[in-house]
Amino acid sequence: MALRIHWYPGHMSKAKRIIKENIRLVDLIIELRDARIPGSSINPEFEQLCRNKERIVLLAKSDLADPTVTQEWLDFFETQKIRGLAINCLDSTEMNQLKKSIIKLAEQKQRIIKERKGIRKTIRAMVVGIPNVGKSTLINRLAGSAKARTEDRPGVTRGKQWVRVHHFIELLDTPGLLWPKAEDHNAMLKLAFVGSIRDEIIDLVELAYAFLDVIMDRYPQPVVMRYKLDNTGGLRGYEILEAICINQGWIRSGGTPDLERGARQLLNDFRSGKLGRITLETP
Ligand SMILES: Nc1nc2c(ncn2[C@@H]2O[C@H](COP(=O)(O)OP(=O)(O)OP(=O)(O)O)[C@@H](O)[C@H]2O)c(=O)[nH]1
Ligand SMILES: [Mg+2]
Repeated sequence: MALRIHWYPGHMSKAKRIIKENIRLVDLIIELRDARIPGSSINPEFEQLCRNKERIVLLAKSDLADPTVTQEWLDFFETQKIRGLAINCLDSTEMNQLKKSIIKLAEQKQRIIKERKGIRKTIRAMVVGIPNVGKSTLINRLAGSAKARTEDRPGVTRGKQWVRVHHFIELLDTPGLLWPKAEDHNAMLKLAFVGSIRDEIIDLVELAYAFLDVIMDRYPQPVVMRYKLDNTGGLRGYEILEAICINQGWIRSGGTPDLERGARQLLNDFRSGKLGRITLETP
């Protein structure tokens, strides 16, 4: 399938520059990966920029991901000696716990610096990750107020912004960063499924076909149930999207299935969790 995506919009190079320029100012990196695609939301370029820095990896939007697979990822992180945690930014109990852990870590850092340099320093952490993963939401939740702009589309944060979340902790909000090249077509598709790439630059119908191929392989049941399909065995994505449109009565005036509407609805249902908790990759 030839789904073309203009992969690297102009503001990405700015995002990269911001990360590059500020990396030396921070004591800690808080990296968000989408819990539904923990593999494809790793940015190799970013790995390069941030090596040598202490890091926490947060599996974000874990409320939308399959809890069993999330645990597999966390176990995998442990074998890799990566400090990993699954988070749901919309849950205040979880956010309070996370804040406590960050404060504890920052206190440790502060102590080490005090011993070495004799000063009590503000601890700075940079929050990074792919577009729309929830970086600004996380910062707002930790700060307890809406200091950073958030919206449910990629590319909302364009510049950098420091936000104080505790009397000696500051977080840097950064714009989402994608890979520089469409090296891995599958990863690119998954990033588009979860809404990390602007829908405006993608053929949504093609994207929905690809999504159905993946989802019918892993989690067919929620799709069958939600759109009341029968006998999907052996059907390809495009046939299923047609069946969905017909079953839901999404028909154009000429009597043909309204594939655009079907595609948009299907992807929205997935992104908002209406198809249940789904993870598209295992460690
Ligand atoms: N279900 C769910 N939604 C979340 C969570 N965290 C953030 N969101 C939603 O994800 C959307 C994007 O959040 P942002 O905080 O703007 O994402 P961002 O990473 O700052 O995005 P850019 O600035 O565009 O790179 C918003 O609609 C949030 O409400 C979460 O843990 N669970
Ligand atoms: Mg943002």
